[in-house]
Amino acid sequence: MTPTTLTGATTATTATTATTARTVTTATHCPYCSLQCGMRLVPVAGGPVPVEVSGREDFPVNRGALCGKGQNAAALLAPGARLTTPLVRDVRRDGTRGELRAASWTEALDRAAGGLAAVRDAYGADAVGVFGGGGLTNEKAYQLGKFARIALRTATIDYNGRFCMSSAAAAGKLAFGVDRGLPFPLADIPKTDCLILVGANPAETMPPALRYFREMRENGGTLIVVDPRRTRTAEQADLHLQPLPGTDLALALGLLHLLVADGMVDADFVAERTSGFEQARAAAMAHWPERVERITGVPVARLREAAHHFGRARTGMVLTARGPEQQSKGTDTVGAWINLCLASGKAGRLHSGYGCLTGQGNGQGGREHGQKADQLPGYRSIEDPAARTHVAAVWGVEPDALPRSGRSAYELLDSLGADGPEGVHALLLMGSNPVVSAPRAGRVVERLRSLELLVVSDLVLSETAQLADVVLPSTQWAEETGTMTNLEGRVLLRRRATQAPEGVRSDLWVLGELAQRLGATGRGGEGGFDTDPETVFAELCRASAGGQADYAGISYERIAAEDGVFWPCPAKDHPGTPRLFLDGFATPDGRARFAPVSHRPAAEEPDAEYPLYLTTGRVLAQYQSGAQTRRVAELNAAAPGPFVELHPRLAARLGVAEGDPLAVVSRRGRVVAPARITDTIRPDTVFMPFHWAGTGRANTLTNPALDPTSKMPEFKVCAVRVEPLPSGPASGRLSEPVSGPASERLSEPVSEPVGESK
Ligand SMILES: Nc1nc2c(c(=O)[nH]1)N[C@H]1C(S)=C(S)[C@@H](COP(=O)(O)OP(=O)(O)OC[C@H]3O[C@@H](n4cnc5c(=O)[nH]c(N)nc54)[C@H](O)[C@@H]3O)O[C@H]1N2
Ligand SMILES: Nc1nc2c(c(=O)[nH]1)N[C@H]1C(S)=C(S)[C@@H](COP(=O)(O)OP(=O)(O)OC[C@H]3O[C@@H](n4cnc5c(=O)[nH]c(N)nc54)[C@H](O)[C@@H]3O)O[C@H]1N2
Ligand code: SF4
Ligand SMILES: [Mo]
Repeated sequence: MTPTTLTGATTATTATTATTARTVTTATHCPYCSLQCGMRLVPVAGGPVPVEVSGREDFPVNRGALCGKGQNAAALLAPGARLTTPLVRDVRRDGTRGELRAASWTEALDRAAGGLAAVRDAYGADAVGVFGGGGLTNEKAYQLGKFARIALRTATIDYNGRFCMSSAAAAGKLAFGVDRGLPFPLADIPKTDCLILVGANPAETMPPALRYFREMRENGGTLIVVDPRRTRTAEQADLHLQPLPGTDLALALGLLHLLVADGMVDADFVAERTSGFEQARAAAMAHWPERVERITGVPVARLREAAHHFGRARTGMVLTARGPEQQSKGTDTVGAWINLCLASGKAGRLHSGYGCLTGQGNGQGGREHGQKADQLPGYRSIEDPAARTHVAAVWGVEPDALPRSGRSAYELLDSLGADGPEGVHALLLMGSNPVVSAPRAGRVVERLRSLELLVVSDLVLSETAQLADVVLPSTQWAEETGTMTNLEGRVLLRRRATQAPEGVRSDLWVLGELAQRLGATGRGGEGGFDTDPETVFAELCRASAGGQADYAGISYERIAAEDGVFWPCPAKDHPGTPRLFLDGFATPDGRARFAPVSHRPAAEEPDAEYPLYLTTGRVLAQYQSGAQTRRVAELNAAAPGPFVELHPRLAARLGVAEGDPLAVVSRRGRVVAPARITDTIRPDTVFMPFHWAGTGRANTLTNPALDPTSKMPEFKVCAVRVEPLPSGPASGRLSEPVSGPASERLSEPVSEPVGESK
């Protein structure tokens, strides 16, 4: 779209909707990951989907590029692909649950609100739980948190971001005083001299971002990748360190040891801008290179090479993603990587610093506005009296009426249906599919089944929605307006581009209707809940004012005019903050804090019975629990089912050939999936993607051991054994058939058919 085609804005939400003689074009963003690639939508009349998608060259993050998920995003707008009517499950005369059946909105909302109120009256407010998602817009996340606190008056709310970046968030807050995934724009990456990418596979998880790493190397910078697998990302690196899963903490301590031993500490920076170095140094000195080689499997020469590249570079960055974070020591592990940045003076300076590559579309904004158990809008603590007073005033309630902190995501799911005061007996779930994505998912399914009432709002009949008593079909992405905060802390506007099918309603409307039925009385629309996104955003901005994630100066108009505004932005005339910490860190004394951390093993290490490590993650063509992408034909063809990646040496030892069905067994369960043999993985480790339900569900196996600070489950490490199964009819037991052409496709790189495009 060229600026000359811009029409005058009639409303802020259509500010960059361009009208030409034949078409209306809407500038918006992708429904999936945290890159929030800029997209252009053009309506198509009479086609299978209502809009055509293309990348926006004028949006700085992706400059026109989209991955296959983004290119095919419109498929789920088709009525056949998604829910278009509320569903309700009747209770049979004998007390058992019947089938889900179509219902009117009035019946579904009455049933949901009536059930929530009944559980509250019978067991107390905290027995009603709320579970949100990092894919929800800021407006929805804010409203969900407010709904829990003032309509349900429950402390029991958390969300799937706890499974995502909570360890990095905790470590960032401890070190820098504030948690914003990236403290600089992605555009700074090509200007740094050395970048360490720890447990991140952007070649599959954020393909358009690869360009930044490529440009950095073209400018003479060094890329170091730390991953137990030689991923497509690792293949682009100057140096690939391939540690055992769960040993990143020792690795980072070993690198710090070498910085100290080889005289690469920036003593001036440490003295002027940090605190706590001595303790961190002492811990690192106990991790000498040979010891670290024994723990991690990374040869000393490689460690030294990495330490020297990073230590001697003028500027440098460390970026982590889920690899080091999804561990029962994720917070300490990220702290150790931050220590490395601080000791070498690579933080709080231009083109240097630590960052976390947040994952979900609104992974950043979703963690700022109150759907987290311990949080109020603006990244405020729910235990802070001043924060409670401020937010209660915006909501029109007394501070004492606000509940206190609740429990974390897995703890919440684990307590569903439990006897005693801890028990949660009704759950409202919006924007997550824990039946597939939660650790030890078999237990989570059993807990969900024990609820008296499960209400799920979703676009599709996800595996979790299939267990619900009430299913509420939600509008999505191109059918509604709202803001998202991308991984850079840039607040963006997703604009409505097409009409939702009859029978579908927005989550904001649903929350308003439920609040009214529950007799909520707060400030705002009816019962205190507005349903217009721009009005909710303005309220969110007021609620966030003075908090760390301060949005007070942001408006739809500004976002549209500036193509995004970086928080904090405390006033209308404030330019926003693309780069944090250049003048000081957000701690009380302005100094960054070293983390006093030491290595410890994973919660579960291999033994004679379970001799292998299992690690889990993603493939390019599927997104998360797969609820959305498994319904898109092109993506499903590219990545049709689960698989077990294993090294040729391990395969030979087990007598396994490519495509053979394997059982993978952990202390929590057993799954079946075909073998994919590759020398890109360590021989002592197997890998499974987690995008599928049924007998190939990786989370049947995973260990819900939680990080003590962030409460992040250990998705990235557990102990398993692998057993070959007789091939032939046995593979028919797989949930997603992988015979014939599909299994041939499985042996090819999943990413080829839907790779990065322009
Ligand atoms: N295609 C696709 N893209 C996505 C998503 C998706 O589901 N599909 N999800 C989005 C979301 S929410 C997120 S959070 C991001 C996640 O993005 P990433 O973090 O890049 O994705 P993962 O595949 O979970 O993990 C990254 C890498 O960690 C490695 N790893 C495993 N164990 C360890 C370990 O112990 N240490 C280290 N250093 N590395 C380890 C894995 O081998 C893997 O290559 O992706 C986002 N983008
Ligand atoms: N083994 C293993 N497990 C993992 C991970 C791993 O690496 N390994 N990664 C973890 C991570 S990082 C994450 S983020 C989680 C994600 O796992 P989930 O929380 O299950 O995420 P999604 O699959 O994105 O589920 C989102 C659901 O909400 C629906 N939805 C999308 N947008 C909206 C909306 O606006 N409104 C409503 N009402 N519904 C909506 C979608 O259709 C979908 O059903 O998985 C975690 N689980
Ligand atoms: S990388 Fe792909 S999924 Fe992520 S925002 Fe861009 S197009 Fe969407
Ligand atoms: Mo995530």
